[in-house]
This record gives sequence, C-alpha cells and structure tokens, in this order.
Amino acid sequence: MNSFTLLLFILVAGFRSTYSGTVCLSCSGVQSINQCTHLENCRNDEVCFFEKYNTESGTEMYDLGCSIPKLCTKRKTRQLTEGHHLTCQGCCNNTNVCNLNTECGDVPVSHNSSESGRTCVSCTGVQNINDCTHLETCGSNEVCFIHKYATESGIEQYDFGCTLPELCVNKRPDEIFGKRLAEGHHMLCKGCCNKSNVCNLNAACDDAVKQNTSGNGRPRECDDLNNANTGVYTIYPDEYHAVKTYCIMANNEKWTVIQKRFNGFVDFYQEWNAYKRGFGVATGEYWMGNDYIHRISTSTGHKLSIYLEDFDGTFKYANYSVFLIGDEKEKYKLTLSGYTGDAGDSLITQTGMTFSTKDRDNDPSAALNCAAYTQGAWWYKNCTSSNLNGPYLAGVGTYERSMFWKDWKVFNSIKKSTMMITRT
Ligand SMILES: [Ca+2]
Repeated sequence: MNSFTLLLFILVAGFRSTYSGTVCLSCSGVQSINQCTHLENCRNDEVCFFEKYNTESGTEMYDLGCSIPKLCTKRKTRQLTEGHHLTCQGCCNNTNVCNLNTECGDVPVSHNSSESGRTCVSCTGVQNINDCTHLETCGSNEVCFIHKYATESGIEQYDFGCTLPELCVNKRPDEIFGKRLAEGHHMLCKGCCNKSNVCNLNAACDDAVKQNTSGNGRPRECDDLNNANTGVYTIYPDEYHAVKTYCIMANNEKWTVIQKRFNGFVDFYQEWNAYKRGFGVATGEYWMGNDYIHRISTSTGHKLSIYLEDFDGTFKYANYSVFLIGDEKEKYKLTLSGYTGDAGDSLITQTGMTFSTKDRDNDPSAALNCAAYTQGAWWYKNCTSSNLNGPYLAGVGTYERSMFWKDWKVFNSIKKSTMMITRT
C-alpha cells in the first residue's frame, strides 16, 4: 500500500521555491486518497496536511488540503474523538496537522523560518512510523521525505529524513499521483522524480520543469564536513539521498566508512539489492551501499584503508592508494592498487573482479557461485583471498567462509573490520 506513504508524505513534506507555495491535494471526505484529484495552491507558509477519521458508520475517510505547519516534538500519538473526526490531542488540537509523534503539551516547532529549515523526523529502517522519534533540522532548502519500501524478506519499512525537494509541476490527470517503480528494495518515482526519494503527489513526467536544487555544496562524503570529531554524520553521496554515515576523523584526514563490522549483529549475507542500497545502521554495523560507494569513489581520486582486529585484540591494516568501484551496469567492478600495510595484501587478487552476491553470480568461477559458497558478498574470483562480508564467526573460520583475510589469518575469522575511503 503506497497510499499510507503518500499520506505521510503529504503530512510531512513541504516545498519552498520560486513557485507560489506547495501544491497540495485538496479534498474533504474521500474514502481513498486516489479519489482526490483536486489540487490547491497553498500559501508560502503552508504545507500539505491529511487527516484520517472514521464516520459514525465506521467508514474511514480522509481530508486533505493546505495548513499552517506544526510539528510536535515528542512521540506518542494520542487521539480523541471529537465529533466524527479523530483529532490530535494537545499541541495539535487547533491544527489539521496531526503529527504522528504528537504528545500533549509539546511546544510546536514552527517551520515558518526559511533560515533554520524544517524539522523532520529522521530514521532509517523503522517498521512502524511511531518508532521514529528522532528529529532532524534540515537545511533551509530541504523538505521532509518519507520512503516506504520492503526488505528482501518482505518486511515493510520506512525511511524518514531531510532531502532536497523535487516537485514536478506539470500535472497529467491520469498520473496525478506519479508512478512508482520498484528499483532495488526501494520504490522510486518514475519520470521526473527518478532520482529522488520525494515522490510528490503531483508528479508527472517532465524533466524540463522539475525542481532540482542539488549541487548546493552539501557534503558528498565525510571529507566535505567541517566537523573534526569522529561520529555519525549525514552525507549526500549522490546529492539526493541523505545517508547517515560513520566518519572517522584522524590525522587531519576525514574518512567515509563504507563497511563496519564488530559484533556480528547485522546479517551481511544479503542479496544484490541490499548491497546496492546499503544495510545496517551508521551507529552499528553496516554496508554503505554500492551505488553510494561508486558515486563517492569515482567523484575524484580515492584511497581505501582497511583496519582489522582479531579476537586477541591485535590490529592490522591494509591501505590502497587507488580505490574505486564501477556502477551497477559495470557490476561494481573493483579497481585497486598501491598496497601498503601490515595485514598483507589480500584484496589485490580481487581487483578487476565484479561484485557478486548470493543472487548474482558475477564471479569467473564456472564451478561455483562464490558468494553462496563463501556466504558473503565480494569481488570474488576463484574464489577469494579476502571475504570481509563473510560469516561472522567467533574467531574460528573455515578458510574463505568467514570474515577472512588470507594474508593475516588463514583459518581464523576476524573480529572487527572497518573499510573507509577518502580523497587522495
Ligand atoms: Ca560463478
């Protein structure tokens, strides 16, 4: 059901540009948002709202339109029946914008200042919208987005956050809600919103009129951040998607972590689309996503540093002065050279190889699906000298079928790995 996504998008998204204001769907008492085809031009200080309620006979209905935005800063939706509408209690009493994180007595956050930017809920991979309690202050030119998708195992999840607005202004009656195509496990808008999370309800395919404010100096990678402290930051590898990423700031260099494992909590035996988009969380274990790694590593020259630790607390490292991966059409082919370090060079054997996952056998081995055989995802050959996305085993190992770095540990699985890149 995309309708809920669309509803939420109306709720949280706004648009501020040279246009007169947000264009919202505007209806009262429709039983399905798809029945609402009327558009309304809002004032500059308004956002779209929706309200879902039950009639006395129990029928679910929706109101949609323009409203002054109010966002309440704490979670817990509490709703009171008032007439036949379910209205938010507390701070949202007087507004149609019933934020899902509303709690009574909250001080509403105003979005009227174009200086400070909007406040958006910001989460990745939550299964219930009420689970997202984190707020993020967006840039002055950003809007909130919500993105609903299904994981490979079929679990519906949501991403929330800030993004650059991309609103398509040419309406086509038969495509008033835009069209969405499955791409990976995310649903992306078709046509003018192809590269955006912002699937606007007024989307129609006309690239000539789309709003695109990318390229405004937002950080593509950790190296672009002004902050000097190691931690989690938001970067924009492709200028559209806000990506929470762990940044390591050390020795006057700012490294973008593309892979991090240290406790085995995240399952790295994932399929192509998971590796394409990334998985895990920036505060824990994760794979950044091959599309993002491609975009960063090919934007300028990049180097790779890999830090490894075993279960005895011994550290080793492998640095490469040249690192990049191709795009998806190139199957994320690995280009690598210039090893230095003390871990041994267990990745150079994989250079020139394409990326393989259990569901995409791109390795040259005719006999094996190396990703399935080694239970990882890597630039396999016949099969590999390293397998840092392999099974997380408690120090033991079975050669390739573990977190494996052959030139250091032939038969012992590694405890921690960090793969990070920065500009040369
Ligand atoms: Ca094969």
